[in-house]
Amino acid sequence: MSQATNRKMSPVSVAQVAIDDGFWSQRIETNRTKTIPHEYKQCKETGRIDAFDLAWKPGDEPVPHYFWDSDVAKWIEAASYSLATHPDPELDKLLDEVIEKIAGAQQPDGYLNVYFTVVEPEKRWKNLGMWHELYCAGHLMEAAVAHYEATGKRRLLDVMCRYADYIASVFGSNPGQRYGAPGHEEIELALVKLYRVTGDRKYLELSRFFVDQRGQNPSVFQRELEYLSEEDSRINRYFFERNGFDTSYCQDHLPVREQSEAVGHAVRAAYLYSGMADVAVETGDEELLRACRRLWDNVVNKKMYVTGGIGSSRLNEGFTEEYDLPNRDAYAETCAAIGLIFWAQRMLHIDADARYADVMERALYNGALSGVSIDGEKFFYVNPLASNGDHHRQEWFGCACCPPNIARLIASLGSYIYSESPSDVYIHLYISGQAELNTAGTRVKISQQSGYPWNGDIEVKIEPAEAAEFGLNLRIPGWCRKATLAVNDVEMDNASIVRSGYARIYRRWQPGDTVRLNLDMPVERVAAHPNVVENIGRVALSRGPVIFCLEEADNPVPLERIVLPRDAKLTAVFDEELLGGVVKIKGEALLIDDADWGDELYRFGSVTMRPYSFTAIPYYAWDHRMPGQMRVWIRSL
Ligand code: FUB
Ligand code: ZN
Repeated sequence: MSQATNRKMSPVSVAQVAIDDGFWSQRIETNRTKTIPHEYKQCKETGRIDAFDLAWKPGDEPVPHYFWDSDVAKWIEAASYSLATHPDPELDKLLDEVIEKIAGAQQPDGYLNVYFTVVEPEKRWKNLGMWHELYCAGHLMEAAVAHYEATGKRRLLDVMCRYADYIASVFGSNPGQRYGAPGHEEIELALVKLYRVTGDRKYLELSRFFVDQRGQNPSVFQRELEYLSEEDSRINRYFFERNGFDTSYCQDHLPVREQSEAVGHAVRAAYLYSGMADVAVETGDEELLRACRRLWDNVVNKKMYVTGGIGSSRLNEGFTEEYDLPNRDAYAETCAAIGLIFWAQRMLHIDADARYADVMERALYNGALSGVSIDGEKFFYVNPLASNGDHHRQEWFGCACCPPNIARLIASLGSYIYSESPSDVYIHLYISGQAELNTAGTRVKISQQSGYPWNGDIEVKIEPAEAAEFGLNLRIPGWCRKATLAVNDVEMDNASIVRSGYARIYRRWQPGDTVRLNLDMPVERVAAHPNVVENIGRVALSRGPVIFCLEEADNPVPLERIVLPRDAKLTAVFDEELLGGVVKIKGEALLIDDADWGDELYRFGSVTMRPYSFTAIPYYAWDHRMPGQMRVWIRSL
């Protein structure tokens, strides 16, 4: 095992945390009992799993797709995290079977990709820009690490180390090796995981190589075009030749160290930035880290939805200009919000600054969680912030990246709640349950109890194996304007202990010490920067980490005609019966009326309004009832 040297704190494993939470336990159980089996069934029925038997012959339908492997890999990763906290002999056996198939598909030289083994073997490594071999390899590496950590079984890990060794022999700057980078980033962060679990520095070096191949002049993707046929490069040309030759679609417009603006495909970008942060922290590369911080600021200050969704355009599944955040046409792919969570967690570990955790939490409770239905069997790929009733979750997609991505996120939720360092423990997310952490040379059990995200009263119990001195850091969320904190009923002076968004209580902790944190959680109106033209004159409603929306099911009127006065009283009410139990927001608004209009299209004066009582529900829970309109941003006076 390698030791990261430059992080202020380290993540904890899924197995260290037992979640027992009013909000999340049910979602995790649904993920385990519904989503993971459902996704297995889809992978099986669509041929993705049996494709690893390499039995496909020309003429057979369906033809494996060149990133099918990644869907199965993400499913393995999700199932492995689930096993880590919930032993399940049947799932364990199923994983072994799928892994055997994958192992059987490995070629004598270590190569492993279904499509380029059976469908177009002559095209191996020919189109890195678009054909996703390195992306699939990355997902299989992540799966291998997760499976090994959950079960101790090395089968997939050994297979993937062999594959990684082979990749490391092909790509690199030594004589006889070739240049190249993945058009779709992913392997960068995966190689760092492989390095951390094996201690083999070659994987870290390979990750750094791929990170630095980006933004060369000429571009590695331009050089590929010299030998690709017209047919094989059609998709490359579509994305790269829109505006002269431009590979910003895959963040290849500049060397990564010089980048300051998030561009191109959002999932690619988020995975790249995560990989950059990993390489930076493992190699002490400050220049790379500075680029990560600049890119972070650009994304969260200029290009992120209030839901934590990123990548506003469907044309490139990605970023456009700053402040271009349309609501109904938002793309905001589920995978992109998840990628933002991955990146946020990495930045958080490096800088120990709660602003990263704020974004992580925002995306988690909103733009990522919306990606899966409450019953766990339907998924959003695209997460708009307004709908006229024509956008619904689906059971699966031809391009099925999002469903297994949300499954692996939910199954690994425990690893996002806490972090540890030799002198401190951190609580980033308020999710009830227990954790076994290590700090100050001792084991520390932490138990949290709260009704989060619906209320902000949190109790934390500390049980070190023996009394020990360390810092307990509690995140004071950016959304909270008033927090009170007490240790063993003695109130603390927050002003003197809060740094970078964490209240640090450093003391000699005794078994049974109890911390109470109260986060004031009123309903808030959120405004967008005036450059976000669609949201001028509108507000969104939030409470705690949750963003709300209006749905037609509660408000059977044209939602665009609801106008919220500045002084309207807004009340939060918990409704146990609604959508699995949610807080809803009720308030008195106005409704632009048309009762006094005849046939005329225009008339002098202004419109009339009448009082209207509205109800808003959490955004993540929309589209579970009758199809209808939805709006996050509400007109306001
Ligand atoms: O290309 C693989 C995945 O499919 C991407 O991450 C998604 O955006 C979708 O295009
Ligand atoms: Zn996706």
